[in-house]
Amino acid sequence: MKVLAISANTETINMMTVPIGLMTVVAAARAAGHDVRWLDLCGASKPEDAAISAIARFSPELIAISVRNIDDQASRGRFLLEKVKGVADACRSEGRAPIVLGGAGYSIFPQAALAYLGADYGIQGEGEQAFLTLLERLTTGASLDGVPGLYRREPGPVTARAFANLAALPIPPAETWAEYFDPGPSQWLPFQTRRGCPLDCSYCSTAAIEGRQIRSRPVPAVVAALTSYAAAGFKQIYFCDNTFNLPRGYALDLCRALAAANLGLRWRAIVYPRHVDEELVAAMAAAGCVEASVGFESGCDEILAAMHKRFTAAEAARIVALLADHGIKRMGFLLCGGPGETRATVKRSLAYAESLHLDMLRLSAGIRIYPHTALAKLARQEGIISPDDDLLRPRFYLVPALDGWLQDRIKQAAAARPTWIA
Ligand code: B12
Repeated sequence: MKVLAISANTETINMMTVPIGLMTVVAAARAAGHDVRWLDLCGASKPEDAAISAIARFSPELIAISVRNIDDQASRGRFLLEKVKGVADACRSEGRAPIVLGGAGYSIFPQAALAYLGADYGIQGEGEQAFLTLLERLTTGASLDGVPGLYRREPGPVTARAFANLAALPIPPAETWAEYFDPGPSQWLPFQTRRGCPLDCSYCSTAAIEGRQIRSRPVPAVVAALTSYAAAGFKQIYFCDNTFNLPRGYALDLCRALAAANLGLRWRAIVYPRHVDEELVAAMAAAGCVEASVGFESGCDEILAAMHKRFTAAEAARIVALLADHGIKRMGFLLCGGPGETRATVKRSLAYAESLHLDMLRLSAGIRIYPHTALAKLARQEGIISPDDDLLRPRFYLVPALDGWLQDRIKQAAAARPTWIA
């Protein structure tokens, strides 16, 4: 089947992101023999026009749109799906090819985003296998019943999504990326080694995207892929796993194998501040880790407990210090204004963050409320959101008594420190 695969993300917030999710699906569909072209709208001055001309050139039989961001997750609340709607509308105006949605942002709101964007289908969660099943059924005209995680325009029963064994899924080959951009010293190439998170933080949407069970790619397969990327000239990797250090044993094996392969790669990763010790940090540094994002979120144990975090502020501080000892830059996060927060806890968290001497800190006021989370349940009970709000348009939990004061306090703190971003 002729498929036009579009990455609809046009944001460069934080950093430019390469559409690894879409390209992973593209690699799988090509490996199955489909004729797939892709279009990345990041940087396009007129995304709708870019989509229209790609359709005119290729005449696809199906259009796959990857939806990464719904909003900017900041309490100023930019609703990014509006731009994606413009692209979906333009695609619809150009012909009869059905539109299939997928992606991290889409997966959090499978029915609401499908309805808002007016697409034909959506696949929640990982796309490789379910998308191929959908293509096969559409090609043969077979029934779409039973396609895992498939949503349709008319709300109806959805077959449970499947969670693949990652060992069986293809990793985008170096040529896919070479097609995407010139390997250069400034590019950060994303790489995913694991999916799934069992941690269940009160506000987190990861389970809707990746499921709760951790599934990892075999270490030799990761090293082989990274070896081919290094040979193609790529120098920097962004491990986009939610928690690079979990499970600890896997992270340690991976770091040791990477160090042994001696690929000369520099990499960044996201670390959950638990189960991180000297041995692991030393192995990370030896394997090329240059920066870790540490989501400690608060400096107060009672707030961490309310977020269902499984670490204490002291433990996170010890880990941040260990990273510094091994020359790894530390980026930290403070998520203020959630359940239980008071002026006193905010002040303690700011002092705590200061004491960590981070290379960079991101501060936010208010926590984005995602469906099916403990935070959403609490926000409903407290009347912060209405019972029928589908949460597609960003809603935030912010202790009402702190509204206004918190935003000012955070801005003030950031204004005085060049490495703090509010
Ligand atoms: C790593 C990461 C980052 C890194 C990116 C590093 C990099 N170089 O890529 C950093 C920290 C920089 C970052 C920044 C931001 N991020 Co971020 N990020 C993630 C994270 C943890 C992983 C994304 C990823 O790469 N996954 C790996 C790929 C392989 O998976 P995937 O994209 O989901 O693709 C799979 C499926 O979705 C599906 N699929 C994908 N496309 C398609 C298309 C079709 C048709 C089909 C059928 C299937 C399909 O198949 C793929 C393979 O299985 C996710 C959370 C998560 N667990 O997904 C948040 C996430 C995507 N980020 C999010 C946000 C909000 C942001 C920021 C806006 C935050 C900010 N204010 O700074 C910025 C935006 C950056 C930008 N320019 O767009 C949100 C988006 C939801 C929302 N509210 O909009 C997420 C979901 C986190 C969350 N809150 O739950 N992010």
